[in-house]
Amino acid sequence: MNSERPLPVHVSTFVIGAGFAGLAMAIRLDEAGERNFLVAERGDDVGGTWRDNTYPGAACDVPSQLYSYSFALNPTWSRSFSPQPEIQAYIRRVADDSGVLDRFRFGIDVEHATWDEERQVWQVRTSAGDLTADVVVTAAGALSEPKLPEIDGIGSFAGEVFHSARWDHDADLSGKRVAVIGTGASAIQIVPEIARTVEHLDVYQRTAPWVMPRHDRAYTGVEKLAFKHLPGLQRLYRTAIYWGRECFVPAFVINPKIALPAKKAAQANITRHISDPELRRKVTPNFEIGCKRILISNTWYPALAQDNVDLVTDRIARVTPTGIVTEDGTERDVDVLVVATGFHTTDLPVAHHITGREGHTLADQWAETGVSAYKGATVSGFPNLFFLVGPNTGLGHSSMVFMIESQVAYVLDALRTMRERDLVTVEPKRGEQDAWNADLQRRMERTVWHRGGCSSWYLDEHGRNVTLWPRTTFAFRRLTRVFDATAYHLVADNETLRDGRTDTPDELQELNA
Ligand code: N01
Repeated sequence: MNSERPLPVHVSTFVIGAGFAGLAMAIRLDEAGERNFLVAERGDDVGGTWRDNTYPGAACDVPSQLYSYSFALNPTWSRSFSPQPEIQAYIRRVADDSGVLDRFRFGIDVEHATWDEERQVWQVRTSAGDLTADVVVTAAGALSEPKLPEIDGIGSFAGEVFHSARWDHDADLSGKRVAVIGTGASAIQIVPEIARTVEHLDVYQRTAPWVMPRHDRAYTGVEKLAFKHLPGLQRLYRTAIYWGRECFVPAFVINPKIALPAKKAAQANITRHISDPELRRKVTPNFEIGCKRILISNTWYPALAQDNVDLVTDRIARVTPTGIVTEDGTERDVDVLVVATGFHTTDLPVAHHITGREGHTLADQWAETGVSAYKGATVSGFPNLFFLVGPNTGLGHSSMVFMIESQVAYVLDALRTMRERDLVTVEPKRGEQDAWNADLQRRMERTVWHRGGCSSWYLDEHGRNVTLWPRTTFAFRRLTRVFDATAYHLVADNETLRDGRTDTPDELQELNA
């Protein structure tokens, strides 16, 4: 698009990524009169994960009415759960209508951002040149870097092999022997679609997921007309969906037994679609519902019951140039291998590309402290750096767009505070960040994600949940509504006003008032 235009030398705010979060940040910055910003995106379009995940059957498992910006309701959703092309078209339309795309650069890799303590700016190196920024907002997303499985011999496979998030649309699967590794949210959407055309499909399952019925339907013409002409009604509908979803929170964070009706519905989903007792046994999870992400599908179990589909539960031992060998010694021939093995979620890759005030990368800091942030937004040692979809802001039950908008509001209020109080930098106090995370981890102890008897991508290698938010989304909104300057080290006019080191305590007191 406009990537050939030279980069400015300096911007007030530099945003990394043009997905749902980066776009919301840009629109809100512009509305707030903060016009001097730049959004750098490595892809060739807005949309982030919705631009990248074009696999057959890709669709959202959060209702469309809620999975959209509060400031850009869409009366034209075709269904209650939208397919990926519709979501991507929606994001594109919002971007086109926003008037902010002139400050987006596509096809640009952000190689590194380094805090320059002397000049109190970020030095940003990109594939299109260098620039400086007062503030960096990373909206790089948690589901952006595909995670490839470490399986012996996978590099030697002679056929086509690709990740679910990098679907190769030139690969013709019809009449082929295909293998899908993984049974997560992506795989359960892919398998029913491709099972129709492939000659044979082997689905390699390591852990059976809980799968509930998908209450999806097309909106009637009358409903769409009503949404178009009565926006208040659509907002009411959205609000009802929102509160309906919040009712799920206690089952995740207080007591999994509350989820018994959901568990029964998921068990009935198995018996409705699968008659073979052996297959029923294989697909029945051995952990509490909610421990891993709850999936929704009406087509997953029928697909597994198809004659040309085998569910393989023996562990994969290695991949050969022509197939997959499981630990029992069986080799199954494969022409095309699809790896639907998820994303780098707990080791946010962007952290390797950011160097803070003390000269080490965020990845190095997190390797020592564990992944953590203050309010999922800011990190001690990294002044003027803000995360959207940062640590512990993910959800298992509702729309990430709600969380994104909460975080955008927090960043905007931080910028407003900086401008109004003439602050050069803001950086969360280590003690505040530690207290925030101690509270989060204390709350985690009783959640189904910790007690449900599973391992999941929510947890890091030490078993800490660094991805999910363990409370209601309205609690998160309340806690991020205003920028709480008292939790921050504040530097004004090159004069250090840090706790215990300030030369002007009165001024500090005033700033923190
Ligand atoms: O990835 P996953 P995903 N050998 O990590 C298996 C969002 N999303 O791309 O469970 C064999 O969930 C792994 O097995 P196990 C959503 O937030 C949303 O499917 O770890 N298997 C698992 O079965 C979702 O949660 C939508 O034992 C291996 C699978 O691969 C997130 O994206 C749609 C393996 C990975 O599942 C990620 O979903 C799609 C190995 N070495 C995705 N390594 C919406 O509808 C991993 N696995 C909004």
